[in-house]
Amino acid sequence: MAAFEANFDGLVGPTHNYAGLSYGNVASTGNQNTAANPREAAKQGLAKMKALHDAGFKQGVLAPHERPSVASLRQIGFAGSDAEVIAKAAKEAPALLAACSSASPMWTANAATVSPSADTADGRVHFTPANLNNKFHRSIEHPTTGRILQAMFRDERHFAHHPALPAQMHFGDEGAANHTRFCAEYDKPGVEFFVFGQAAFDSRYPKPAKFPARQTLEASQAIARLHGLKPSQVVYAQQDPDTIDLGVFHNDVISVGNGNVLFHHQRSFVDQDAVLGELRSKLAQVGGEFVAIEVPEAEVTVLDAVKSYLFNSQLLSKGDGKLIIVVPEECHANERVWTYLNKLVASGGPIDEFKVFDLKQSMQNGGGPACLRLRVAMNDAELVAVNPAVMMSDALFGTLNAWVDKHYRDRLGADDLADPKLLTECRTALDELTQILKLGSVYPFQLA
Ligand code: SUG
Repeated sequence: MAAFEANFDGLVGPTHNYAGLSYGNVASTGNQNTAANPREAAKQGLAKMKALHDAGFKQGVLAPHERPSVASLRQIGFAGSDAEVIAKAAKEAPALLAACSSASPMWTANAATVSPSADTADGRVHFTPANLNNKFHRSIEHPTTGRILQAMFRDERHFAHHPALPAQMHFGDEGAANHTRFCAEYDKPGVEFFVFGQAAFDSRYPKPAKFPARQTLEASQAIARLHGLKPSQVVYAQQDPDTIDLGVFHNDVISVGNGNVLFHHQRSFVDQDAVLGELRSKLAQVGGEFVAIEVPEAEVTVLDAVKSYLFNSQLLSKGDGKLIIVVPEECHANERVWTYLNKLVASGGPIDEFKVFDLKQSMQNGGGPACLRLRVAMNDAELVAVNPAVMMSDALFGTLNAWVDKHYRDRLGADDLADPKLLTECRTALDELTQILKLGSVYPFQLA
């Protein structure tokens, strides 16, 4: 039986904008109130999906959400017709309207944590949508994310869906951005690696001083329990809290792994040597030989990593034991990072090729190639059970580009969020997208 890693990229929604919502994510706060181009953002994402599909990788699409979220605005006290709700929020609390208008579901590395069937007690692929509890604008994502994932992975014989963890800081969960799986083969048991920023119930663990640690140890442990993972196949590590204070708000800004390879910075984890040792021995127990590629601070600093998103890259397995690294153009702009990348692919190691993508629209909100994708490792039978309408193809690429051209604006600034037409535009677009991706009724709205 063949096995694959499929990547499901978030299709950028029509309200993509820069609202400075994510304290601790320096790109988000640094670009607050600059004008965004939603059409270009969506097309940059689609171009990456198509290029990786063309290169032979399994590629799917995860749909955007309805924004502004009128339901969230109603929940916090704005009342009247939908247009009145938006008008009142724009006047009385523009920051809340901006939070309820974010296209943040595009970063699907934060959509959920996924455990492949080879690791779970019941032999199904398990999904837990992330509660994204640290930021209000992201905490409203998980109910819709859960419905979309169920519409994509419907077959209960293969796929199990859990609700998000308790919506509370003790269980702050940011999904796959803090989760990596190592294995020898995608359909053989692997080692699931959970990286947390702080422990909520144990004061012995260090904490960052300035920026929030979004993921808790307790959230990671809860997911491992829910997914039925064996303790002998799980490793927990704490992200170095000093790097959180430098802008590493998720582990995928400082490390990325795939297959038996971890590509990471020298300052990624607390007790780094012990963490790497545990990964090595646990992977060996399931038949894999762990390879760590550590980037020294002397060659690429943590700040270089935050600026360039070198580690927010995708490692994609070419099937011959070699990996491609997919990086954003910002890596080209940083001389030290560019020098390092060229040296890396010429080194004779497992990463022997890179691909560069222009993802500037997403990058300006702190979302690189790895943020934009959710990985699901599957065997043949599971892949066949995925809703085929969400899988990338020449036809779907054409349809989605035309759909973006028809529905998206090419400029969105802070003032535009008050425009009630934005909601109608978004609903009309999503109504059509539901048909294209055969999602059924994942969006609660009714078109007027
Ligand atoms: O949660 N940015 C996102 C970026 C998520 C990146 N994901 C991963 N690293 N996997 C966040 O901080 C900014 C929105 C704004 O400011 O308008 C934002 O939500």
